[in-house]
Amino acid sequence: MAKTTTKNAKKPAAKPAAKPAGKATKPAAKASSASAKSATKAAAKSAGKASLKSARKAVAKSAKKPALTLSMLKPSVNNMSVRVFARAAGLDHSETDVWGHTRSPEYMARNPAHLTPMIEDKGLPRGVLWESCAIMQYLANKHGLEKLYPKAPAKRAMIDSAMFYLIGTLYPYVARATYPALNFPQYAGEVGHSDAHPDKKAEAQKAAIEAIAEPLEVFHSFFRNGKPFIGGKNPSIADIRLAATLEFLAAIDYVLPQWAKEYMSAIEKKLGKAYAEPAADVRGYIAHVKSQAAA
Ligand SMILES: N[C@@H](CCC(=O)N[C@@H](CS)C(=O)NCC(=O)O)C(=O)O
Repeated sequence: MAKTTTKNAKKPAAKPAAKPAGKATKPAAKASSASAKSATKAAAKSAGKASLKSARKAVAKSAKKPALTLSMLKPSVNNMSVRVFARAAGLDHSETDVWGHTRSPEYMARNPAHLTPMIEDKGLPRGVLWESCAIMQYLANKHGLEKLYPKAPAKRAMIDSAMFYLIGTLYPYVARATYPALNFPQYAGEVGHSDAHPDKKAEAQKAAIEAIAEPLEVFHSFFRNGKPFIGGKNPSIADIRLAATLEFLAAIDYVLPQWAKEYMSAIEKKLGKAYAEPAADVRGYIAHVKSQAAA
């Protein structure tokens, strides 16, 4: 697994597209070192043998800097999805914690939606990309990660369907159910965001909690359909997205069905540290808000 460098945005990185926010601590992944070799050769050919040494040095230096940077918030499961994915895929990348900076003029200039996760990657038409599922799809396409995102159209369609269903149906219920406990602001137009009486807010939260069971069962019976994961024998990007989402339910002590508990353990077992490391940030935040609520 390629190492991940995490740094805090002391001030919102002003021009991170031109200057990667973090430093790689491990040489770039295989594909990168392969292209580094040919770049060295090309540089040496055009510059002559005398400058081979300096060409090597220059390429080695640039190969150490991951071209991929991820702006993220540690307590978020939307972010956790991409953080798990990048680690599971072994992508050389750096992370910048942008807590408190997403609405800064600098961040908004790059990302008018002020959202995380957001990646910056060479070749993106606007230099940046947000939306967790789109990021995983793009990076899986770019790096040919077929194990995480199958190429066959019919298989891929099922992964896409599961992710759209999650973002469009399950996640809004999870957000309405858990955001009050997580101290996250709710979306405009929702009861939880309004001046409604606390009883009304509690009623809306209860309704959302009750609504979770149905889509959850759909993931189990329809998308998994007897297989260990939505992706089959191995977790796909849809599985990463689903398991991360379910992490938030601990904030309200939601009792998951047995299959979901086993499913989450199976993903963590398969992905190991790639899952456990970002999950620890989410779990740590949940433990923190719970301890505050209990105090
Ligand atoms: N559907 C999006 C949701 C992204 C999202 O809501 N991000 C939140 C954190 S959970 C955020 O960055 N909020 C900061 C802000 O709005 O300023 C995804 O899956 O990436």
